[in-house]
Amino acid sequence: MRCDIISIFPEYLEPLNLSLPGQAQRKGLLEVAVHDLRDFAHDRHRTVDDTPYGGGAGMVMKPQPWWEALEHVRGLGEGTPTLIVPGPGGEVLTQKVARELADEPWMIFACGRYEGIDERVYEAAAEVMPVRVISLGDYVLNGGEVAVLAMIEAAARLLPGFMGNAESLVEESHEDGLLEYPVYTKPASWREREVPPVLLSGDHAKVAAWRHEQRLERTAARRPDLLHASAALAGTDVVPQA
Ligand code: 6GU
Repeated sequence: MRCDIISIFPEYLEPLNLSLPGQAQRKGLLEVAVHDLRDFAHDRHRTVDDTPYGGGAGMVMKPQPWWEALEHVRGLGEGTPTLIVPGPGGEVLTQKVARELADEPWMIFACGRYEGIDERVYEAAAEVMPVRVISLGDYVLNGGEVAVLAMIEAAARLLPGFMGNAESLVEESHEDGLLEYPVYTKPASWREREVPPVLLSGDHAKVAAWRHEQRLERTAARRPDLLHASAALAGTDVVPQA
């Protein structure tokens, strides 16, 4: 998976060189290149923004630097990349979307700042490559960089060979639509709090049943919206009635 990221704050993307994403880059599973949008502005101040037509607060990112950056980056690889634009006005990043991103061989991430990028950049880009606007959720960040870190991490960890332990991908929150069960480690008694006895019983079937029950309870308490959509509920009658 190749990821080209265009940003006015390239340093924001440095965590991609750490930990598992860093290891994935060294293993050749993941290729990351960060490009400074200001390299594609040609005035003395390397200007990338201007005031909005129609008035209003804030600044809008100019189309020319964006288009030159996109054309430059598009020329760096073979085939057609998918353009991912992080923004609070997009579809929400879910595990399903992360799986779709993990299937993309090449993505360009366009990190906007200020009030956003001139709309004509999206239109022009859509004529030459698929474009997806993706949001982390219903709140506002200052720019796309933090979201891109989340998107690449969520996708890259699904690549075969990324995780040390591939099994840890199977029993996770959101893989089947339910939240994860609570976990415990030694000691069995800590500050007078005991690990649930079933986990010490050695009865694997009982442990599995308890964990499933915990997942249902936790999902009902914290994320009831997920229960209605959960594949893990097929054939059960625990969906609370709306
Ligand atoms: Cl992807 N970008 C920005 N700027 N704000 C957000 C977001 C993205 N997702 C949620 N809020």
